[in-house]
Amino acid sequence: MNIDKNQIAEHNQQLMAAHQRRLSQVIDYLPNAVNIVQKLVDFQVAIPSWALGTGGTRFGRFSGGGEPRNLEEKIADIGILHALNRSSGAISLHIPWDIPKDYAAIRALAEEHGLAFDAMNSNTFQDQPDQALSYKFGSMQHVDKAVRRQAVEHNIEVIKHGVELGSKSLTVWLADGSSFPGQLNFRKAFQNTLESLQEVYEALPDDWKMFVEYKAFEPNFYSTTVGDWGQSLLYASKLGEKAYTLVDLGHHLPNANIEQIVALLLMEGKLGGFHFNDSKYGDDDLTTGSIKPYQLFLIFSELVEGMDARGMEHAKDLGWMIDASHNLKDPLEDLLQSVEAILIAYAQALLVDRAALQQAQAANDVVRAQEVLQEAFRTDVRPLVAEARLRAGAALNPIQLFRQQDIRGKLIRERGTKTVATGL
Ligand code: PSV
Ligand code: MN
Repeated sequence: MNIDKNQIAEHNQQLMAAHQRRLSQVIDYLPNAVNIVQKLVDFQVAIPSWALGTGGTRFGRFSGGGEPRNLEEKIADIGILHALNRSSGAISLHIPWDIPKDYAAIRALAEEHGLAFDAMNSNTFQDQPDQALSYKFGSMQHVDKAVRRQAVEHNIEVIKHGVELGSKSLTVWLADGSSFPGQLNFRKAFQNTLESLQEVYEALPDDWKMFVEYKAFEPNFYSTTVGDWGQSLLYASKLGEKAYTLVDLGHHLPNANIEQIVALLLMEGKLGGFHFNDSKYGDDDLTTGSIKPYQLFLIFSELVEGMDARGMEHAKDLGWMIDASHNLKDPLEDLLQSVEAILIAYAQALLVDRAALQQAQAANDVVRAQEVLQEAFRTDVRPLVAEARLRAGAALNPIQLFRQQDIRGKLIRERGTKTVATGL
């Protein structure tokens, strides 16, 4: 199912007059705002291959129909998103949920849709049917060397798949940890994990990065072996210059100051990638920006400031990905909403008057500092984000077009109502 360029052009034509009115209001008020549009055009957010189906909870899963049945259909779904917003130009694969069978064909299909291969993700948090040893008590931390070896080999295999596809990074998220006091020797668990990660690191091509993702809880609830940014940074520092910390917004203890974490990781040159989502309680995996949009803005504000301080390229030097789950909404609509929220926060962060903020900080003018940040946060940047889409050849209102074209209905007719995508 492809979206025709004419459908986009026609849709944009219908909305053009209203769009131009709204855009000129922003530009009247902020004449320099138009300078950020190209940055918004360049910014791409990868879509994970496991987020295209209906997400479940441990209590149930309510499929919406038309879910992609294989990797080819997942690529087609991301192709639809990218055609609609031109900001979702990459796919992140989870192995073994999405093992590519024919590399050349998969590469060609992705290219047809204008998609690159973002980070590869390994999976040692589930047992596979043909697997010799169980990960019930962990993978890279395991007391049994043979289990650790199996986890290392899996990661090396994931790198090999990625090399064939043109990916440049590996994300390792470990469910390792313990659920009861006394279950683990923390020091030994750390050392086993480090040793295993070192073996994987050895197999990493020179131009690749390794992202060590941390998470404070779940599925283990007493301790996690890569539990927070400090532990991740410890592993990444010991591993070497190709290893970085990956921040998933849902992986912190409640009320953690994620923007400060981001600022310090960037300062150390050790922030590698991002998983976007939103949450109220735990790793809720809700639509980005749906619960705490101000926090998202503050994080982006630190990202922009910290990346600029190091002369980094916003669009390319960090891995940007959505990592969410969709229990209630159509996954494609939900992803469109997340990408929009990310671009809005990024645009607002670009509008922060950095000189004024620095002055306020130097003068301990707390009120002024807040005013500067909130001035940017309260600016309605949606016309700028829409203008970026227009310039990139995307739809002014992606969700409206998705619905007008009855894309979900077409996918259901093509694939059926009872299809189930691989993933969680
Ligand atoms: C774990 O909660 C996580 O955030 C990791 O990134 C996984 O790879 C992903 O979710 C999908 O399960
Ligand atoms: Mn994640």
